[in-house]
Amino acid sequence: MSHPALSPTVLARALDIAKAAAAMAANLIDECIDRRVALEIEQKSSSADMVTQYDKQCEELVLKHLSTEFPDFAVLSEETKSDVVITDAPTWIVDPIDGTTSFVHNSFDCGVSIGLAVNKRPVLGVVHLPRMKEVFTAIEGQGAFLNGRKISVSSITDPAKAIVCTHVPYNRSSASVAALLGINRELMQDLKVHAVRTYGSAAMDMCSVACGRLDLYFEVGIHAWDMAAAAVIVREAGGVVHNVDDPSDKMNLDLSSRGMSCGSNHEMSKLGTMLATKHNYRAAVLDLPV
Ligand code: LIP
Repeated sequence: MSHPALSPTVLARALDIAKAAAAMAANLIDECIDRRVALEIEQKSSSADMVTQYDKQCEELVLKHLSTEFPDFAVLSEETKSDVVITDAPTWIVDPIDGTTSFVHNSFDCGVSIGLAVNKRPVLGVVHLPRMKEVFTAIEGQGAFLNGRKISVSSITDPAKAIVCTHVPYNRSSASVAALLGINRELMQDLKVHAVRTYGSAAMDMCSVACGRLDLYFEVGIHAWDMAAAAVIVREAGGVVHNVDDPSDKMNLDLSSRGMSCGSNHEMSKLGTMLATKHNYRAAVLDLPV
């Protein structure tokens, strides 16, 4: 049975609380990078898939603040609550440091992502990028903002006039690497895009689509916590976000599908789907049978 929508008053309060929680973690990220603190690095799925003590400390800060203010909301979070199944109930979906690899290397492309989903649909998002001094926010139906100023996607529909963002997966199998190389080659040689960009944070790249810095970003291998908050921000900025292998006009996004394609418009996001399908991207990165 679906959950009733949250009132505008509750959503407004939830946004304030999420912004405050994200700021606490963002301040810690800033301090760690400024001071070049010693990191205790653990490996997860591969040598490139890392977690530090600060991912956990940031998560603790965020979850404590969210649960104090909204004790009845469920929580899915990357480091300590990653096995929570998303239900129709209001659910915080948190990545305390999105772009951990970049964080480990003191790079700018990392930040805090806090989304709120109801009936499995993201309705509120905050993405705080401390090294960029940028805070992206959105509530469904109320627009998307960067540092409080309204933002919108680009008007690019022609791939030859687009900047497209792809990512380097944690899975470095021959099939996974071949899929990414094939996609990037087609973007460069056949579609002749203006540029291909690769950074380290899905949330940052989706927000870059939202403010018109990128025209298409698609990835397989990411999780709900990488994309939930930014999905609302992209949609409220006039862009589209959907499952990476669904070219239909339904624009469905299954947060548990391990991938998505987002663009300034459906022409661009469908290009991500075409490339992903043609190069067997999803099966290659997720080690699925062909
Ligand atoms: C990261 C994503 C990024 C992806 C990385 C990793 P994390 O999230 O933001 O898009 O390419 O493999 O999944 O692990 O830093 O929270």
